Amino acid sequence: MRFVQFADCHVDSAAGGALSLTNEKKAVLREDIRRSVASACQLAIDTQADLVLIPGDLFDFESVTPESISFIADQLAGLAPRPVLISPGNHDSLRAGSPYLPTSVANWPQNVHIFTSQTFESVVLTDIGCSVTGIAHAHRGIIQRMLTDIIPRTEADINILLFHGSRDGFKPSDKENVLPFSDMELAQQGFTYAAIGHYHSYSCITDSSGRIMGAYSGCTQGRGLDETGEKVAIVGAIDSSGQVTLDTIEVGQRRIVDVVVNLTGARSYESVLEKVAKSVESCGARFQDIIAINLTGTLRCDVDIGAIESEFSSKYFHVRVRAANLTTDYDAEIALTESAAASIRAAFLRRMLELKRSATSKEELATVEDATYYGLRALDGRPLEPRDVD
Ligand SMILES: [Mn+2]
Repeated sequence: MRFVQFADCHVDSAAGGALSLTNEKKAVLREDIRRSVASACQLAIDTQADLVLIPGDLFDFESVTPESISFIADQLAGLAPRPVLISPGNHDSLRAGSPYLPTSVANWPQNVHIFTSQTFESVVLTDIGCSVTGIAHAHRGIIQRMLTDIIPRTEADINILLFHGSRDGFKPSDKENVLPFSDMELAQQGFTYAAIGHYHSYSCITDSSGRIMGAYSGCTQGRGLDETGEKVAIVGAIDSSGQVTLDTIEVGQRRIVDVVVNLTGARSYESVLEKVAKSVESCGARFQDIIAINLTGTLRCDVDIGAIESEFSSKYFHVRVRAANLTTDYDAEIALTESAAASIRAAFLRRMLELKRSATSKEELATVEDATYYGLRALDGRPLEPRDVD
């Protein structure tokens, strides 16, 4: 039995906050998300999958348009006659007005089954000897541990568990803890395979003997700084002995590529540019990708890095430079020598040096360094860019 699993598409979600995208680029990224859904569906056709599993967050309830729901429904209809099973997540949960509800005007095709109960229920697919046990989040999501007790199921040759939940010990700090479970709790359920949504990176869960118990496919299209790299759908196979093998195929239309550049040692804008160019060239990003350049290390504050973005912007869909992790070093002693002729500058620096020497705490020292940085920039008539905020 072969299946395709994808989730966390978040159709019509607000894209790319921290990437500083223009509205035009945000619209392109929203279209990318829809195309990733189409690619995942096409994958099920190309691989002749018997079954499609969607463990939640297919769209964002608050912002999804009726037109996008029609688009999704059409894509899923194109998969017929193969069954498509959806376990709603916390972002596409069954709230009043949900397009998943039978009362909705949304026209879900016959081959689609949406789990609507807040307790686990089984659907049996006799043609492929498979039962799928799923659950739906309602409102903001189920927070109880639903896997501590044995989940009742209709037994078949292959038993699949489908849900949107948080694996203990792997939850990113900014994600909601919905339907939490441990590997041990999952193992004791004895399902052949668990298709899980919620986390946005691919990861496979194995038991103590190395057997695959379940997996997150991750999201289908990266939208922010925390969704970097290839975004995939899973093509899985389950043999007659219940052995599971997984393959991942990229369905994201555009990657977000993280590029970390340590600027320590660069003494001029030219040497900064050289370091950045070297890292960018080796990061493997393609023309259609977004690169997030993360500057680290320590750099003299009189090296202006404001033009880095524009140096690379024509080579990629979008370039974002962050200096939040860069320490801007200001050597007051050297600057004082350099500014001996400029009396206000020299007086300011002398005073700042005094304050620096008499600082009694780390916080005080940081404040003096900030004041020196801003003061010097102001005296030099340069823009007052925040030095340590993103
Ligand atoms: Mn989620």
